Amino acid sequence: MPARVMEQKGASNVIIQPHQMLERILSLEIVRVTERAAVSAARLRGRGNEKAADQAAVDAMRRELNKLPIHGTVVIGEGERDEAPMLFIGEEVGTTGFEVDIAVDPLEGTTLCAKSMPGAIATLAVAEGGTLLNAPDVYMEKIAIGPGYPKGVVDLDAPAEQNIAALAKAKGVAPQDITALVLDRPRHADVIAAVRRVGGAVRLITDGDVAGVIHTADPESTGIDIYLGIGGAPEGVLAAAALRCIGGQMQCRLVLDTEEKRARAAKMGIRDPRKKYEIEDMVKGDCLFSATGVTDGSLLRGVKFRRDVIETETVVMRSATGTVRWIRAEHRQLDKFHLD
Ligand code: VTB
Repeated sequence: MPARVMEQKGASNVIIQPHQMLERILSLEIVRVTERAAVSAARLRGRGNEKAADQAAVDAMRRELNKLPIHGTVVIGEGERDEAPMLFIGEEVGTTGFEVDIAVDPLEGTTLCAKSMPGAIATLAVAEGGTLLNAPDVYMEKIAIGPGYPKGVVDLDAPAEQNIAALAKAKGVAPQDITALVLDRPRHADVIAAVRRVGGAVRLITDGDVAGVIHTADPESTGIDIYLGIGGAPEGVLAAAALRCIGGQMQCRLVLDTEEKRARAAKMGIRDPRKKYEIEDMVKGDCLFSATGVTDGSLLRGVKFRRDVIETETVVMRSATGTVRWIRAEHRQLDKFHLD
């Protein structure tokens, strides 16, 4: 790669440094990675076999990651080294090159895929080496809103009523016009009741809170203003990477409610178990994020298998520029998917 690449932009020359060039190339290359994982998982939609669908996505994602010109380290993966044979935390992927941290969820919403329900995605984030939060696979409290609001308008530690009221005021609407997205779990009974008490609406999802958080970035089209509740920490870091690209606010806290979890977190470098994380604490530098639909969802269409063509839909984002690309692909060379 040349030391510098000159690009015409309007009348002036813009110099693109080699690492930026790589990042630009990678931002399209990672689309392939989530596409392949999504297609492999999609073959197993509706079979009631979460493990098999997840494994297929993992295999495909790992195969593609290992073709990338990077020296990648999985920091959010399928589990700790002893419990996950592939894409375990600490696994190194890629041929060689730029040092990057990688967060993967090859099949976010395994149950959705196994039951062929809306909203399963294959997703991945890539960031400069050492910049992604190394989070253990524990629960995480989360709150997220889209871009355009003053910093701190909502707060993880404020009661839900107060957050809904503050958000409505900042948006210039009544609380009745605010919709919160919440995972449908008994642990959220209080939060759901609180949102409704101030007049807000709640949309419940059974799984898939990475996509759930991303919904807040575009309330006009998704109808979602705020994400509230407790989901997985790995999914939290992936969602933070997406919001780092498209804007918005997110605050999170790991739920480290046992000595064992605190010890696991400490081993991963987490000194303050009660720390309230902002997006910039979870994703400290530039990042890329990609997600491909497995089943049809309100964010992405699922994989379509036609006679000689496989169709995929992917959203890929880059924080350095805030560019969000929606890529509808028609794949004709089907052996690349390693399907039987
Ligand atoms: C969420 C959701 C995932 O796990 O993080 C959730 O995004 C949290 O865990 O799709 P529980 O299922 O225990 O509530 C998933 O539903 C599955 O990984």
